[in-house]
Amino acid sequence: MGQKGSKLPEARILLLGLDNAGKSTLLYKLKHKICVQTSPTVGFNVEMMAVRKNNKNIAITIWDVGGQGPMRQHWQCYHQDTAAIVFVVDSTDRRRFNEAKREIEMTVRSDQLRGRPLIVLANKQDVDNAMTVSEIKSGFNLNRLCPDRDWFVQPCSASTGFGVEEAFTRVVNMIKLPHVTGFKGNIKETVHYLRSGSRY
Ligand SMILES: Nc1nc2c(ncn2[C@@H]2O[C@H](COP(=O)(O)OP(=O)(O)OP(=O)(O)O)[C@@H](O)[C@H]2O)c(=O)[nH]1
Ligand SMILES: [Mg+2]
Repeated sequence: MGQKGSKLPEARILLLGLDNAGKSTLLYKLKHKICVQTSPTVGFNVEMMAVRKNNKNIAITIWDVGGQGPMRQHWQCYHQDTAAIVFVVDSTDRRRFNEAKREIEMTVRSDQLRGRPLIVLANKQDVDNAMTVSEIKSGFNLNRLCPDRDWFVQPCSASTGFGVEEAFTRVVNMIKLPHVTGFKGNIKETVHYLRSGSRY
């Protein structure tokens, strides 16, 4: 995990979404290009990747936080210093769409996330009859929900990799550099802070 001694400026990407949305599958597909067998995340996973932005190298840390009910009250512990929010939706789960909607609404209300770009991933597009991008866009009412931030909805499949690289590239493009250069902590300190608080 991470790059020991890295001097690269860091930008944090926060992966949120209901349990079973596919966040951890997505994280490992991005990082290792493989589809791993996951189990529900208790606490969080974090991975670092070096990327180019505006002809500079930056380190992206991707925080994948467990989405099961009891874990959601801790999501706000991860808001600070987040440069972009990635909200993953299980596009096959129409039954829990309103639950996902409530969570995304709570998330965008956070002061610490004000103005940060929001990327909604319409995941599991490999499954027949998955909700489409326009269904999700209008279901979440994103035009009204996000009047003051950049946002987009990306169809993808964390299992097959469809749309995953595109989504990540767009996320990196949308991150604002002041948040990158303004980053104060580092990944080790943050992990220590979160674990020492016995949050899980
Ligand atoms: N068909 C299909 N299944 C997927 C896809 N992405 C994830 N899954 C499956 O969905 C299930 C949940 O995936 P996870 O990545 O563990 O979900 P999560 O969002 O991390 O869940 P929590 O850790 O509980 O918050 C697993 O069985 C995955 O294999 C996808 O794009 N297509
Ligand atoms: Mg997980």
